[in-house]
Amino acid sequence: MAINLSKGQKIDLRKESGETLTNFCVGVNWGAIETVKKSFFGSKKVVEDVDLDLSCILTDANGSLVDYIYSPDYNGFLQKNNLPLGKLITVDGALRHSGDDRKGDVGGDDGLDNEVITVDLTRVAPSVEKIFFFINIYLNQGQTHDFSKIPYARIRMYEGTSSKVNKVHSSFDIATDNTYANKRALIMGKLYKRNTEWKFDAIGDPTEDKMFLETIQNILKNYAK
Ligand SMILES: [Ca+2]
Ligand SMILES: [Ca+2]
Repeated sequence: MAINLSKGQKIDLRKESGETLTNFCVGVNWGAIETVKKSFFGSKKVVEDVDLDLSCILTDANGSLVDYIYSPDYNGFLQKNNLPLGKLITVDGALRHSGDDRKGDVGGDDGLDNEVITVDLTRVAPSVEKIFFFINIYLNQGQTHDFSKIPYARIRMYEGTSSKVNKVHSSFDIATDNTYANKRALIMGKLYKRNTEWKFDAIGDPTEDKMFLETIQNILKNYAK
């Protein structure tokens, strides 16, 4: 049985078989906002795209940034401001992002995660002590939604690939928690090394951050030390 994580829960990465999870996916599954608008001419379905962005940063024993994954879609802005450009693979090759999804599921839950970071803990650079996963909502012009408007949003760790789920280890429901209303960023959790063993802490803290760069600063200042 998969573990249903609650905020702040710490778990080890042991599988039911007793082995330890080393190759797995961290994924986010979410749906577009679908509403039925009624008018004189009848009712019609209106779909509003939801663009969540899953990112991660890797920090060392001092809490300093070692590496990161965030979307290259913001490179124009990043370049203009002399900031490190987005990328989808860590330097050690241990973490890989499946790529940006800007819409969410339309027509109901497809059972697959819309953005996935695959993790191979055996390849993580030795200096890395913590890996933080976080989500930001990107709003297109005119959009105002937050986590509470999204029909479902779930984070999970599972064995498989971005297109095939073999076995779910643990999952964490975001959209049903009312503390996430009016929030556009979520520090979802961290993998951390305790002695030589990796564990996971489901932090689950929503923040006011408008952009992933703010969330990174927030993590480095308040969570990484
Ligand atoms: Ca996205
Ligand atoms: Ca999906």
